[in-house]
Amino acid sequence: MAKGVDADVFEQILSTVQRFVRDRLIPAEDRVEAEDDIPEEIVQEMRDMGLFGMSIPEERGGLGLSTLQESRLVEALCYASMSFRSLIGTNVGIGSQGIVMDGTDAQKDEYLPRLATGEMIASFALTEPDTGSDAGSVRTSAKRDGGDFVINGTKRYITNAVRAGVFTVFARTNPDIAGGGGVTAFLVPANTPGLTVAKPDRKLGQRGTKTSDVIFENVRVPETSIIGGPQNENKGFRTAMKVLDRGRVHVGSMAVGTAQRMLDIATGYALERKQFGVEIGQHQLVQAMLADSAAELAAARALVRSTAQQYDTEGQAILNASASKYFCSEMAGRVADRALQIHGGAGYMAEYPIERLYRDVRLLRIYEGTSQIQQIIIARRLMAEYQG
Ligand code: COS
Repeated sequence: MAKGVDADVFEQILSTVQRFVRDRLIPAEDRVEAEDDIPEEIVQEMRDMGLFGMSIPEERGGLGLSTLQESRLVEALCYASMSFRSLIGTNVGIGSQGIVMDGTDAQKDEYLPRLATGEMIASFALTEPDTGSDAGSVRTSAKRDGGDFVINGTKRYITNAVRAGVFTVFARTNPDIAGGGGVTAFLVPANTPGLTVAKPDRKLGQRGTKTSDVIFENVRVPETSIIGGPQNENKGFRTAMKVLDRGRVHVGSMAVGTAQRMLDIATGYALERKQFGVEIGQHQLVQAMLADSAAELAAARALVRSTAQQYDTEGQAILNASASKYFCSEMAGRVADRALQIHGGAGYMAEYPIERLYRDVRLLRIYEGTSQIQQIIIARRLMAEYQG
């Protein structure tokens, strides 16, 4: 299905990103940590490289990468702090893909070219104070009023909300249906009256990323703002699930990129630090930690890439997308833990990058579906497939 760009073009893009990571992003990590923001010149460089549009089709101004190409590029990008990826992440993934997958031509024309250049940021507003893993239990309401809908409710932990020009908002249009069947996806411009973005949350890690509450008070939108048009009323949950499904391959790829960085740092440290008269890498228990990390990382990379390829050929990969997200994010957690352990006391100190990476990776096991939700999806698919 998704062909992507020619292999030689992709290799050029990949090596440009690898250079950018090495020369620009890694040296800026401490600044991002200190300022809790991405420097404007780096944002502009990411725009110039087309990174905001990596998954948006070429005919709408994006790079038009295949899922496999996106996976490899995201892995390369996440060799640097994942905070840089977060800036483009919603335009590449959850913020744009609902429009790419289910939007009308008019919606694609209106939003995708601006999302591809990074001129506009898109956010995905599904989670609420009482709606997390049980995504179908959305309480934000959208009541029909003639040809319009009036939205009321609060969304929580919305990535890039403070930067967003448009939100994909999931709201209950049919209060008589309790689950996902009564939920509709709307495209809501950030400047619509009644929409307020709260101040950014304080978090454990990934400084420089921005999440906030988004509050809707009598926000009026036309029925044409439903993703896919008015005939998609009450069909938003499926859009959310499809978007998250693809997003899980993206998160798995992030985990692989950041785990590679942590393993490289740990290996370097094992060769440099001496105890008992030799480099600690000479000690077999340290070797075991490096070896386990390398083996698990290789397995995670193989899984996420084959899943991305399955996406490209079959158009979906629900079980393996969840397996990738689950395995890769848990793997990154284990690699972080071992990498910190290899550093000993130094690993707990903020001067060493592993302290920050250890905090940053924790989120991988939570967002776009917790590990426990991935386990549920995998088991359900397994049983459904068995039953035919
Ligand atoms: N692709 C297409 N359709 C899908 C789908 C997918 N990946 N997953 C589910 N659906 C469809 C189902 O086919 C079903 O359709 P019908 O009603 O027509 O049969 C519908 O969506 C409801 O599916 P299901 O019964 O599985 O829904 P549940 O309420 O049991 O919840 C989980 C499913 C738990 C998987 C869902 O709520 C979920 O993913 N939760 C995690 C949310 C999340 O990731 N949040 C992260 C924050 S946003 S960054």
